[in-house]
Amino acid sequence: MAPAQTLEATQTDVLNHNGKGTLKGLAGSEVDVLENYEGQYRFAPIEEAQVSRAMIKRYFETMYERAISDVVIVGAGSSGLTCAYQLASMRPDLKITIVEANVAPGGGAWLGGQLMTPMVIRKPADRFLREIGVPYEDEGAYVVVKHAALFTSTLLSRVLAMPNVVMMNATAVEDLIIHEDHKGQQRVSGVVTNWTLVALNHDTQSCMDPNTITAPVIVTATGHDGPMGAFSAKRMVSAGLLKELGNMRGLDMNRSEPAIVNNTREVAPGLVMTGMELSEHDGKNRMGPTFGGMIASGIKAAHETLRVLDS
Ligand code: AHZ
Repeated sequence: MAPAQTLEATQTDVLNHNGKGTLKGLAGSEVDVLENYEGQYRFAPIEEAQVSRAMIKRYFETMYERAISDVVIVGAGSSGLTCAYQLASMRPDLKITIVEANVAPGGGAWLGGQLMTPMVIRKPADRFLREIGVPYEDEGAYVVVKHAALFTSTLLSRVLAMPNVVMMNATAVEDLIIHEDHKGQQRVSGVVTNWTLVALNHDTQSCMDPNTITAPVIVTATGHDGPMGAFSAKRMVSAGLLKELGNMRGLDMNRSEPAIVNNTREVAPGLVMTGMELSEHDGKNRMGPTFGGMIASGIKAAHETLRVLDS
């Protein structure tokens, strides 16, 4: 029999080779656990309140701690997640907070195109696949990942495993915080958030005020126009930071991908824009179902973010 362990010893596998183990229960009593798939599986006992508190404590500690972040990334599609990975790899000291409106992060990168699963990535952005460990077929000028979900789930798991990254999904950015700096210049200094289910119900309920996260740099990666897409670009217009939207142009893969990557930049003081949101901001073509541009734009956004932080 394995030696008795306390419930706090979560990293230690208490099971012996027969699948049996003993833990110290809540009141100090010894409890047996058993991994057995012939009808005798026995879990360590738990109280419902422990489950609630395990979640609440961590979630609200995270909210408390990340109310002041170093970088907020708005949108966890392919460009936002790539930016998070690159930034967190280069600067493990930064508090990087991803805010994603959907319950399921990943944006448009769960499928290739037209509900088909293979994902095309043009070279040289394939380097990133090798870096995160995603296999692919090499077709010469481009590579194909057998399922877009393999790319997205791998990237997501790599990002979330990084200790300095947190993600608040099911949370929408409803507005930007815009401060005036000492020179009288408007500077994006944070985001206004609400749980998405609340944000979607503003029209049906009376006044449900939001919350805020401040950060010296906000990376906006909210995609092209849609129910919530191009959020910051649109808000920049109504807030007077941008005269008018460029509006996304028709599909042209060869023009679009380099245009998005090369124009990934700080579009307003404190606000770095990446991915397809730039097509709406600048009036660039769309690329449709080829993802090298999103990867390279996310990487460039990470470098831009560091430049802004260090300036
Ligand atoms: O849920 C959105 C998605 O996951 C999220 N998002 C949008 N508005 C938000 C808000 N607060 C929080 N106000 C928000 N999250 O942003 C993510 C955008 O992901 P995406 O995959 O749509 O954008 P991307 O720019 O990373 O990748 C776009 C890939 C392309 S190209 C293309 C075309 O050319 O037609 N279509 C797509 C989907």
